[in-house]
Amino acid sequence: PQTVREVLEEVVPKKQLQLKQLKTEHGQAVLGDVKVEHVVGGMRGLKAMLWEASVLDPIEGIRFHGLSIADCQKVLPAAPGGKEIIAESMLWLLLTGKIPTEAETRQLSRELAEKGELPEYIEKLVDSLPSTLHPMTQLGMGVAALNHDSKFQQAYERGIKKSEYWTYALEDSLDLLAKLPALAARIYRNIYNPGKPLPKVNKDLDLVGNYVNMLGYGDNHDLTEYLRLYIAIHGDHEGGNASAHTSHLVGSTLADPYLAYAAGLYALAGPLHGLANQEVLRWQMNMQKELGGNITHESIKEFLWKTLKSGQVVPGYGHGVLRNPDPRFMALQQFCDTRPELLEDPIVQLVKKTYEVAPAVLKEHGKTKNPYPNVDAASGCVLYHYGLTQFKYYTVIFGVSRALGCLTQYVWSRALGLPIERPKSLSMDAIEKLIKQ
Ligand code: NMX
Ligand code: MLT
Repeated sequence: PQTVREVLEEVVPKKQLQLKQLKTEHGQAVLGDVKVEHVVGGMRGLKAMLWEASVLDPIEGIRFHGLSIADCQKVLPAAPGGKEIIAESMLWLLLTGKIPTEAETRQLSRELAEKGELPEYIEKLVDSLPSTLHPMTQLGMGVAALNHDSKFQQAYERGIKKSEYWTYALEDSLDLLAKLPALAARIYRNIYNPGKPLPKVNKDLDLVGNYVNMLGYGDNHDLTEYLRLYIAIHGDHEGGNASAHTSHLVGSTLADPYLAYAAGLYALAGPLHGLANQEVLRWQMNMQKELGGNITHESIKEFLWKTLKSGQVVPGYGHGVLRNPDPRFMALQQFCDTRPELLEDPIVQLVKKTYEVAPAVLKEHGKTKNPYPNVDAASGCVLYHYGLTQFKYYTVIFGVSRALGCLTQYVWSRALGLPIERPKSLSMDAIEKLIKQ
């Protein structure tokens, strides 16, 4: 089997050539107009970023190097004894555009497990934080502080050539990915099970297998499989989403991968982005409490209108790009459909029933361009069923996952020598002046 480094050594020169040709032969080609609505409307729809690993289609949803979630479920290796995609095979695909063999996947799992323990100073840092500090804040702090050992930063200080950046970026990225489970699990232990011993990283387990084990649910095969799927399919969602875009921007300054991803995590921690999965559970639990035993389509409809009339958004619904139900939502729902115990769970049932009502209500409300569920509408209820009930923690799991895509692009941005991001901004007066010209 080849290592992921060896495969990248082959792929990088090809991509560098592709970029060179794009710049020299098509540098002046027009991809769209920049309108005032883009400048004042969160740049929605503006094609202005290079992102290699995935592209989001409004109707079909995400494709990773052209592969849909269903395609990935067919071709990407699972864990021994499992069926779901694992983080390592998804990472391999994202980084190289190729499907790893079983042996390559196991080799990557082994490498990550070998790098998985946290340095002592990080353990001390995380252990010193108050348990009332939001787990996402803690995760970002731990990730940023891991840059103490950044090989990229050390190499930059030594004065390496630009053509060598990506190799150090890759080492840091693999190191960060390897340590995320231990960091995220330690935060969980400190907040919710203080004093409970934490297992060591098991060299024979895959990344998510180890994560679930360190969270304390290692004997739950179904939860482990769910989290494998969850973490693989949340891994990348093209470049424009707030966490990816943030980490891309920060990385473009040549801040190391740890700092770049820490910045991305703090974008993920906003309720309109990744924190929505925490908000969905809170909102669905409130709905359950308020509606009591008799939950009908009609009563859900009333609850939805109450949320909307109070000026709040319906969490887990709507999207900046998607105009159809999110295939990630559908994949997580399918996971439930194959397990009778999940289908009988009241909160899983409530999420399903809400989906039967919410699109029509949101259409009637008439504001959101996409009345359908995004991934966050589904992701929390299964965790809740399996006993991971602390929904303030849910976005941390998303944060472990999104590192796959953000760090992949970090490596590619350095391999392609992309410049510092610096778009032109305008004041409203300056816009008016331009329009009059
Ligand atoms: N409930 C109520 N109103 C909504 C919703 C919703 N779920 N989604 C959009 N709107 C409103 C939105 O607030 C805006 O109102 P206004 O004109 O008063 O500012 C209007 O509809 C138009 O917004 P869109 O263009 O449809 O949505 P936009 O691209 O600006 O935002 C989201 C996308 C995802 C931020 C937005 O749909 C939302 O706030 N959804 C709820 C939060 C959520 O689920 N976020 C998770 C996204 C996925 N993720 O993991 O990151
Ligand atoms: C994501 O996974 O990043 C979300 O769906 C948000 C987005 O794509 O804008």
